[in-house]
Amino acid sequence: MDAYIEQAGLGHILKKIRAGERLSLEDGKLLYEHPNILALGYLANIVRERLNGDQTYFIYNQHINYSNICTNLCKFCAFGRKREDALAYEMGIDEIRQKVRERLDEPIDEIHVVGGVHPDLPFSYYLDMLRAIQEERPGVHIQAFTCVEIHHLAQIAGKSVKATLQELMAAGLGSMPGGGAEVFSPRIRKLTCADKLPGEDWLDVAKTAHRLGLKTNATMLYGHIETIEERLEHLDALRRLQDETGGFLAFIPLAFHPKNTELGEGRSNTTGINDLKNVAVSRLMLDNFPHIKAYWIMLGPKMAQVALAFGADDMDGTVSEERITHMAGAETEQAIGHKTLIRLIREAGRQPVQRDTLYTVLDPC
Ligand code: V47
Repeated sequence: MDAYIEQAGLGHILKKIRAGERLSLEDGKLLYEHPNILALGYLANIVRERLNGDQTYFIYNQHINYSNICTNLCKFCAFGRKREDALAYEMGIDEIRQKVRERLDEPIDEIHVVGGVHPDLPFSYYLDMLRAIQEERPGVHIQAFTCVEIHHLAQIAGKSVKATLQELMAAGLGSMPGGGAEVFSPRIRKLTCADKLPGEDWLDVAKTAHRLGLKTNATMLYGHIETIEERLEHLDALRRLQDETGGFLAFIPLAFHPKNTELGEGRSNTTGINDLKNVAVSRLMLDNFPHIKAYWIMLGPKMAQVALAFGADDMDGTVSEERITHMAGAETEQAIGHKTLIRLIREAGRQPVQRDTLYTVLDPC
């Protein structure tokens, strides 16, 4: 195989990877532009197996998207709505309680909560939501609110991000999901989400969370108008922050779904090769991130299964009732049974491992 990698012109990168040396942005560019997807997969798999062996993690989780009313109205998003829109919705605390109660017979370990940047729900709503979820399912891990939402909550609470996070933690916040990162490049933000929290501020919120001991994830939305250089700068910013704090658990490359979005006009879905490249290059560049997720909701279960040979070591979870990607035309199911996840992982030649949010092994299956 070494000769094959040499022939593909990637021998110097193989050497760096074997020596545990960090890849440069130029290396990343070469990888993104390289036509040999199998060579990329081989390289990414070295890092994947060094960090996680054959283990492929999944979690029993439930998603609750409490409201789609949003002041950002990003051009890539089909979920966010103005309040007066016919499809706008907002769940009351009792409705959220009901969502949790409906699934009490399932062994859910994590509740993943994300919504829009709502113009006028008070800070107390978010605290009440966390307490209500904890009351209905005591001890569950709540992974809630992206850095964008946290920044907004700090503004409506009239407090610092640190004090806001401390109050949310006292009410039951366990960790934060990785959404809202999009692509940090100011050019991309200006063209696609001009009203959204700038990339630097997203990173600052993550840093504050990490300093308080809160673990978070990170994402990158690819497959629209971003350049390879912009993707690499995004990965580099995450890598630098992770060097500083060690607070990121997983990176999730998110494939752009164009349907029903302004940015998606005339654009197609990402291709399989683009999806695999983003998994492989992120595994190779983010050498200090313990986990790379193949989020089956966006990749589809089949491509997520293949991604397990291209650097990914996590399939996310059972999910249920995901709205953000489905409003943008995702054709995947709303939920997947854990037996199906286990079968997908086993058939890929990997070892399924049921985990909790912080990657404690619950069942080695
Ligand atoms: O922040 C919005 C993205 C994110 C579209 O942390 C879109 O474990 C594709 O962040 N096509 C929300 N993506 C989802 C998310 C996530 C999902 C699963 C696990 C975790 C985790 C995080 O979805 C948004 C935005 O970046 N998004 N619109 C779209 N049309």
